[in-house]
Amino acid sequence: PVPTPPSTVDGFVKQFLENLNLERGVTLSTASPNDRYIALATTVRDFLVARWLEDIRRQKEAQAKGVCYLSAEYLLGRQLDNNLLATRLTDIATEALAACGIDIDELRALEVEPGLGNGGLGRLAACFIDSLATMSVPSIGYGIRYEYGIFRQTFVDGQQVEQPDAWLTLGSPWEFAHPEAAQTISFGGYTETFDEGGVTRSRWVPGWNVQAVPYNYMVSGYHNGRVNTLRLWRAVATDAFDLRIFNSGDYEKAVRAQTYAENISKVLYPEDSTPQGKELRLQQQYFFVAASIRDFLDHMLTPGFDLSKLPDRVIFQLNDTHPVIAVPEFMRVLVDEEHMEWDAAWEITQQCFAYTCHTLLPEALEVWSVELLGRLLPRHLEIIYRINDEFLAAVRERFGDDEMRIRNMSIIAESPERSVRMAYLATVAGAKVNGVAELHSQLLREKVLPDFDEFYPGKFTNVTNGVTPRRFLRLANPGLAGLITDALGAGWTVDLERLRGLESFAEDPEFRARFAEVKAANKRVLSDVLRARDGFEVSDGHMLDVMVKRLHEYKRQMLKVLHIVTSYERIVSGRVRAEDVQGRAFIFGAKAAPGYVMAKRIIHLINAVGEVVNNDPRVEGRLQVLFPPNYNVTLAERVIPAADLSEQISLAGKEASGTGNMKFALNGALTIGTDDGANVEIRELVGDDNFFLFGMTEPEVEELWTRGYKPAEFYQQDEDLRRAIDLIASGAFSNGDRTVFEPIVSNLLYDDRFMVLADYASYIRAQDRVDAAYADQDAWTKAAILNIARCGFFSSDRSIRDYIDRIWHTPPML
Ligand code: 26W
Repeated sequence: PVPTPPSTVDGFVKQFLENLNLERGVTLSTASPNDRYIALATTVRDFLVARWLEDIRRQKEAQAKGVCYLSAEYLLGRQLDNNLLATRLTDIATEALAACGIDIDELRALEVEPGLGNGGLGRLAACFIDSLATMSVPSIGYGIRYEYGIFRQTFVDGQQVEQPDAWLTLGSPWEFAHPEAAQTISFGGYTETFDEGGVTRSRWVPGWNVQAVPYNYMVSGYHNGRVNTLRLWRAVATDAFDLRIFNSGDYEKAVRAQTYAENISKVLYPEDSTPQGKELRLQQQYFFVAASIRDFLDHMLTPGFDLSKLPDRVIFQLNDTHPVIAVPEFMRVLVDEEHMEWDAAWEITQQCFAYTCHTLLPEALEVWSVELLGRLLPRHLEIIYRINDEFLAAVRERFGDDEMRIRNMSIIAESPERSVRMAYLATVAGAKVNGVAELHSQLLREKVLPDFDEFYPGKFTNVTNGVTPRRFLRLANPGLAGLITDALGAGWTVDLERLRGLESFAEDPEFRARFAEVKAANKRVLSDVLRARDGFEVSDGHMLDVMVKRLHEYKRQMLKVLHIVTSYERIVSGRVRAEDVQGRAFIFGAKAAPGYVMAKRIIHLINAVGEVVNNDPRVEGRLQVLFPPNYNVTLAERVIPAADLSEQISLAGKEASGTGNMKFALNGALTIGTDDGANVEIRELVGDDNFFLFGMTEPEVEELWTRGYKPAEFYQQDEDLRRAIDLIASGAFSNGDRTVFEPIVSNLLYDDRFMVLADYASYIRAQDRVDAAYADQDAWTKAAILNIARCGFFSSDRSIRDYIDRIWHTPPML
């Protein structure tokens, strides 16, 4: 058995000092801060290893059904605190380091978070593996170990500039590399037919290959002694590949080839919601799913396993379309390598995959051109064609030769270019297809894939997203967590519905006072962080009005800007006296995809408005616009617990779910939001009185499009709106230069795809209601507590339970 270090302060000190010596080759007095951090992390890691190895053994031995979560992104956030919490080592580690003369907080601050994801989808994957471990579900997460994660955002003259995220430079104490367990992943080449016992079969003759090296991460369950695995793949050039070219005498070419291979896991695509269609991206996708499938078959099954029993052993959950190339790869392995009959293989495949869709934007639905797919993965293209032929034959059988329907349902699109619709492939192959909130799942069935819903009754289902209460309540908000534990006991961390018990405490003035004190303390913490990080001064007593999420037009940061400009304009035009204005700090956090020009312009505008509003003496400091750069998980953990107001203002029918909305509500912020995504469910649970609803509903949006939407009419008819837009157009935020933000203004007036102007008046009225409500602090606090009490549903533990009940059917391994 692997020894577990003793859980005592002395034991921890001993192990820590040993790690300084043996892992870092330094002494306590010569150690750099990074040495100390790594030794600390390694010491915590040491406590997890024995459990981990035991769990791996048990999972294999039990041969129970397990989940392989396939995701191109995991937005993990910092690891140290989460692992300290899971292992109950926080106090011991703090004392042990203090005994060595070290302030643990200083080491905490050194950790560079692994930002291996863009936004909601990647963070959801991170919450899910936390819940899977905490709920003892046999499972493994598979993904890519990007050398560079999501870019680091800086502002130069108010405009976004991206810096590479070299998160591995100082070493990565949480991972175990296994170069000896590398696998070979092939690409390119051609297919050929051959005769096998009188049957003509096809096989793949690849053109080149790379090595996939696994890096294992421990995923610790909360207080249950469980440790699951996250396995991320790194691309390394193969010897053979190098050597062949090297022997030809072309040294430069050999090195270039190496670079080419290693590019595959070099960088996370920072695109969110608009697929780039880049070859390297398809290489990444195939690279990690091919390695993962092989890994599962080789290591999780007993020798001689009857592959027809695979559906009893595994479900591959496809996190959006990014890993969907796993479907033809699985078929290729079964048919070409394991010599299974096509029909039997397809039967199995359809039970071993399930697909989660995370979007409604048509432009975000991934397609790969047949030309590219055929060049990179020729055998997979053949397999996709055959899947499609048989699928369309079945459609014909059912609906007759309805060519329109056939064309609409085909996995292969014919225009504008022949291409493979990955969402359709996933839907045809998956045992289940789910959306990520009730409204989203409904729209998916009714608007995006209605023919498929008709053809496959019972295939579509919903699993509303959730967030882990360990990271986003217990760790991020220790003050509130302590208050809740005092009131309800500690069980809520793994049974979030227990928060219901807070309802009665909402009536208790003393509890409300304590809650208000926690919120105020969290604001002071945030204020200190922003001062140290960005030199901002957050005014005392201001309402913290927060909008943090990726910058996208559909999320409508522009609507928030128009509200700020209106509030400002009302003061400077003398229509409202500054002293009568409720003090507000508007906090933004948002990265724009580097190639998304309009999103970058909006970032520029937010910073420009902030520059003017924050420095205009007429405002008397009542309005503050703060836009800390590089919003990430670490900053989220500070911002969310301090927020009063959560902005969830997407155009109805566009935000699949949202998960930030849940984090805010669970930390006692009130939501101002549209009837979109999971906002719908939040409002149903917390009640209309505790939620500021505004804007059109999805059917109303549809109706306005059909009637013909003319944004300029809204501009003409609303004086506040006209004044706000005119002020932006006048150059008031660009030193008189009218050209800088002209593209934003004309887009709003003449295009406005996301109907910002149509919802403006309703939004401003809702904001006026917010101001009125905030004036009664005690009533506000009560509503905040009720939000927390009623949002236990949004634990990712509940999401995982729903996946188990509706899709996976994998009992926990107790
Ligand atoms: C390659 C282009 C691309 C990249 C990322 C297309 C689409 C995506 C993701 C689907 C974008 C994403 O992160 N979607 C978000 O997923 C969250 C988790 O389910 C939801 O809460 C958000 O509403 C959804 O926007």
